[in-house]
Amino acid sequence: MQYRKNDYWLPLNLGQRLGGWAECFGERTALICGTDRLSYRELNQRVDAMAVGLYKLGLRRSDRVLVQLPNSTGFVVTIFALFRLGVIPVMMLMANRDHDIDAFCSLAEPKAFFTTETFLGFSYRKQAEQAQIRHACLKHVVVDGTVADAQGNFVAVADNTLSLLELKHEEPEPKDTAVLLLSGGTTGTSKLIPRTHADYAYNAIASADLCGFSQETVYLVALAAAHNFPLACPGIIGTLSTGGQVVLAHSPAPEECLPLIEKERVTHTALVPPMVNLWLSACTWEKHDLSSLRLLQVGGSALDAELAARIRPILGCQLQQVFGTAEGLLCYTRLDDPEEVILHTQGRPLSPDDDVRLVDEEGRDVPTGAIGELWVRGPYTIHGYYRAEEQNKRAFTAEGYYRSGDLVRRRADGNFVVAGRMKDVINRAGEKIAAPEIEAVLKTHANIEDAVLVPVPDEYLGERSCAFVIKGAAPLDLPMLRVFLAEKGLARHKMPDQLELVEAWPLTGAGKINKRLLSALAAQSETAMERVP
Ligand code: OOB
Repeated sequence: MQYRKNDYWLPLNLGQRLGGWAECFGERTALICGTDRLSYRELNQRVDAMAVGLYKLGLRRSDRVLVQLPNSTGFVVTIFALFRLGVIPVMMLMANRDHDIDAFCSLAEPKAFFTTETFLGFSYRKQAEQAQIRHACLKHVVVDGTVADAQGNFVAVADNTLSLLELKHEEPEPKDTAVLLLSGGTTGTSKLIPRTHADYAYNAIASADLCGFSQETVYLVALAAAHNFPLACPGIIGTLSTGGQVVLAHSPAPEECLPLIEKERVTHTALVPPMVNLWLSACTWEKHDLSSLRLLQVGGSALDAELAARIRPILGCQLQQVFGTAEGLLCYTRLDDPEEVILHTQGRPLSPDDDVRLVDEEGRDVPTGAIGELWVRGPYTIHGYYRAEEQNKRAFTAEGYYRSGDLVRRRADGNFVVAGRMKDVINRAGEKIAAPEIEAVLKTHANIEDAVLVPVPDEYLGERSCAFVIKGAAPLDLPMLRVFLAEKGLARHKMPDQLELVEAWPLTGAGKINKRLLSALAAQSETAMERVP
């Protein structure tokens, strides 16, 4: 235990830490993906060879790169190779398209784009090639597992001829930025979240402790690995820090994950609430041996207490609620909490040093039991978004608190209950969509005079998005709108699920568009809608 405690604060970057774990756990299995099975030693070697190749390609400490890879061996090897060099990955989602790519390129000036040939029928290589034409900063496109093509552009980078140490590269410091996570955002422009080697290691290792991870842990990565939750809460990094096994699934679909749990004897995994619903339904008509499963972590959006109560009877494992943010703060219910706490609260902060305030509109602390906006500063919470001075003035207080935009109540026992939010975000199956960003794109349509995007409660997604539009003279329907937005390069999950045409806006007393009323109207509407798969 003391070792683990000290481990948080070792002066090491995440690449060096993997080296240490490989020394401790050598021949034990680290990673399982499809037919790949890598020991800690093999994983470490693959990471080193890739780091050497990337160094020879010209990538150096504090360079930025885009990473858009599905859950795969290549994902894990790539990010650790980048950590080892101090090259900073922007952790993209597979759903991101040109609109986001352009924003990340302008903001972070990445030198390389790491991606895969195709995934779910979409050519990611082509998307990256196109991005390279638009952005001169993108010197290299690296396609996972691909050898050099005629132009020598797509390169197989692994180089086994020497070790990284022999190159005498500049080691990243623990205080350096390790990753740029995507922010759900609340504004019209994308924001990136800089997490350091030290804070991210703490995030993962302290979480692994709290969740009881050990060498016996078999962690299934069901959610997209680029998300903070499966990456570091405790996720991939936390599992590797304890000598456990990481099993990668391509998607959280129960058809893939339930057989994998049975086959690999998975002990721990993490889901968003809509997926819990699907897993529980799947279990009623498909029988799998899930007896190895000990803990299901659920977070990212509100978990209905009735759904929560069905988890243990159907899956036979313990539930842990996780109220997390990519900006830092993580709240967990504890393994030994009473059932009532686990079913009805989102737990309490990971670190004793998390300084959480719940405040009213004037920034005054609210009493226990009252709802306030959650503000936080602490050992692993960021002090500002990446290159976003103006936005940081609004998102952080002068004393360095991050204003989360979440409305939260603290119970007398110290546990938090998420009661709603103030931010202009749609939480679509755990993916955050900043309404102003989509509204700005909608307003560029020649036949749209004005537009707003609102959340609508949804049986499958938790929330779906509905675009309310005041249109011009020409006809407009949802399929037409989707074609337009796809041409604009909007990410798939950001496409509106529903479209409502209106003549004028309902206003609040303060003269603002009444989004709450629009949400209620959208929920009652008979308009046919089609959820983007
Ligand atoms: C996780 O991180 P993000 O950055 O995608 O989203 C954070 C936001 C929170 O501010 C809150 O609005 C919402 O997602 N949220 C929840 C929740 N967990 C997150 N709302 C209600 N109940 C919950 N349990 O979503 C994230 C990061 C790490 C671990 C887990 C989730």
